[in-house]
Amino acid sequence: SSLSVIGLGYIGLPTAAVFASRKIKVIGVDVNQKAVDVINQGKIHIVEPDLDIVVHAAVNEGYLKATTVPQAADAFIVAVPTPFKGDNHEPDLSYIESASKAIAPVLAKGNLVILESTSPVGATEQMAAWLAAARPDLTFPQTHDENSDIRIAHCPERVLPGHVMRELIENDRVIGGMTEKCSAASVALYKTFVQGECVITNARTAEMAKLTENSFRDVNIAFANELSMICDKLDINVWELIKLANRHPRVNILQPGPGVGGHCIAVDPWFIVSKTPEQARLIRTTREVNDSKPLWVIDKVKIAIADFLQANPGKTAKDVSIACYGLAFKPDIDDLRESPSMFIAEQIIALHAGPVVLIEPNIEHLPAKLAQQTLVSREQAYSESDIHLLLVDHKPFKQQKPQQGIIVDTKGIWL
Ligand code: SAJ
Repeated sequence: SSLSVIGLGYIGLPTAAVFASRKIKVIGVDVNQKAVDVINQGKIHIVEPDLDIVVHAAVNEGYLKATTVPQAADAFIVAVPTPFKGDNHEPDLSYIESASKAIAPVLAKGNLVILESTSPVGATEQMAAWLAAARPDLTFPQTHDENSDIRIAHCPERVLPGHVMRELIENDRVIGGMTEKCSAASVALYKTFVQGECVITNARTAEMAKLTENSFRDVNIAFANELSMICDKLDINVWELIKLANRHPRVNILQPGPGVGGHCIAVDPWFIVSKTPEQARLIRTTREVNDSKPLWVIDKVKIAIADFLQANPGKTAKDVSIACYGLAFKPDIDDLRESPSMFIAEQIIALHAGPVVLIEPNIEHLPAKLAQQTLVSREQAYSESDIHLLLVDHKPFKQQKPQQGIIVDTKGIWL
């Protein structure tokens, strides 16, 4: 059997590579010619531990091939982005629409099409409608029509960046077929490598399950973030407070931080809000609380600058040096995209008259938009900076804390 994976990004490429490692012929399709070329050389264009080895082997052994033009296959997995439309929080399904239009011409009776992209409820039915419109000669699953030519399902990915290769294999998988036969066909496909359980439901529930998991985490982080702002007002150490409360057998509070980043948790809850704005009140407020946290941190830095100037008469803001520790969106990774720490560092650079240095042990070069800034070592920043702003609890930062200067610690590791 053969498989085609549409979209070779953070989810599509690992998925394609793992199938290929099980000796299934995989054709990876991406609109990005550069990515296609890199993959065909057995290399990768994204960062994920152990992915390079698997891709290299799969390409070398001839099981994985990338192209920009879809070809016929027995099954198709669609793993394209589902971003927001412009500046509002409405889901943009245009990548799913173009993927549907791209594979429709090569679809044949008996094919299975799986949507893996995180999607608002109803997106799988919409994908089926786009495919059906492009291929009036084939039949598609309407509810309970078990005998359609094409099988369609939603099987969301749930892997944690940084642990993708392990979680792809070990995690349970939600399988949301549009009909029972669609689910059965999808289970058979994933069972080639998934060691976790493949749990069957319908497409809408599968869509909502994925959004629910990330919203659950968002709500719980917002609770921690709100507590951190309350405790600051009340002069209570929030990390000590959470440790104490978590000793209760039924309490398990997450950790406050500079905000919520990444490509999923800060996005997916809005897909629920956009479908049911009247009902999704807590989920919307959660997003607002977590999005407000970076601004709160920036205010804390402004207060620290004022404190420093008061303690050092004769100095002006120009004389105050600030070090920002950590730019990634979470600890011990090098992913700077959608990172609240990056946002905070950029704002401080823009607002502050004095020198700002950046410390990020997981990268060698700063991204283009920070190209004018300097990346320095932790040791140098510890000894030279007046204000130390801890943004990510990377391992090296935990080893030792700065011995002088004012500390603004968003992760509670230097208190
Ligand atoms: N964060 C906190 N406090 C915490 C935990 C996390 O502030 O106690 C912050 C992190 O620093 C980060 C953000 O939340 O900025 C998200 O980090 P994360 O580790 O919670 O999640 P992601 O975005 O890396 O991956 C999530 C995972 N979802 C869940 O754990 C429910 C992953 O399993 C999903 O596959 C992934 O989203 C996705 O692709 O949807």
